Amino acid sequence: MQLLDKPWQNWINENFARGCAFEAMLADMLKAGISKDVALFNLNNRSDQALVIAEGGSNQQDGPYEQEASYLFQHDNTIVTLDGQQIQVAMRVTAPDVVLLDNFMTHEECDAFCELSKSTLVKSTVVDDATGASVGHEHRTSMGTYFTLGQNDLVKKIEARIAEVTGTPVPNGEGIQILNYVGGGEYRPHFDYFPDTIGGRVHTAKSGQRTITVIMYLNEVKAGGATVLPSINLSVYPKKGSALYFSYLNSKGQVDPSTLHGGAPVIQGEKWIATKWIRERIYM
Ligand SMILES: O=C(O)CCC(=O)C(=O)O
Repeated sequence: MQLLDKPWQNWINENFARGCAFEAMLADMLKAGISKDVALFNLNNRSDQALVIAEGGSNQQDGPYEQEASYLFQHDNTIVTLDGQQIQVAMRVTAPDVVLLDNFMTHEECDAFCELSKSTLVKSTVVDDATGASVGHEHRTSMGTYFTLGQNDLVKKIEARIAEVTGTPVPNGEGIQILNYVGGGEYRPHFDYFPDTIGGRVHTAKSGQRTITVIMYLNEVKAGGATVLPSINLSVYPKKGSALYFSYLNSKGQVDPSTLHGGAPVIQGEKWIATKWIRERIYM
């Protein structure tokens, strides 16, 4: 992948240092005629390396990402799961592979997740590219907590539902993560797949790359708080019980940079979500 010339690298470093939003810089670079893949690669492989971009950067890979048929596209309008949940396909995008699912969880299940999490919330972290350690970062200002696999009946039920809908084995899933954003809380755009760095490889060594993200909305936010995918100008506003699915690893081992996504600042009210990340192999 092409590294941009020095003036562009300086422009990227200076704008990051000034606190410019990732998506605004990406938009400026696209306007200047730089291709999306090259822009994302350079934004995530900055020459000064002063800042960690959350949850991964772009992977060094040959050629553009080759989109493959989505497992979820086999369904038409409704998916009825084994536990009887009638899930509606509300929106699909083909590239990247993104599907919005309504009625993924009942309101009672959403409320129960929030209630069970309230007492164990701690400040959210990101993965340090250099070491793989979990570190706090100004780009991620939510509070969060994790459930272990199969921790209780509710977790078991939702894990089974996620596995059925995504066509993946339950043990490949990382523990469900609950996130709570209040007053201005956000998660700036990032990738969920791990970068091809020392820190990233610490995470992929055992269970492989992340392949799929499922973000489940546990409440409605008064203002702000959309999940944004800036590469395709998509904003998904939280609707209690709905879920956003996207996949980003193909059979050639390429990862899809157009799944860059983030949680926009919560302007009014608060936001609760549950996130599931799925791996290539059993999660250890
Ligand atoms: O808050 C959101 O809507 C996005 C969360 C997110 O990006 C993540 O959990 O990876």
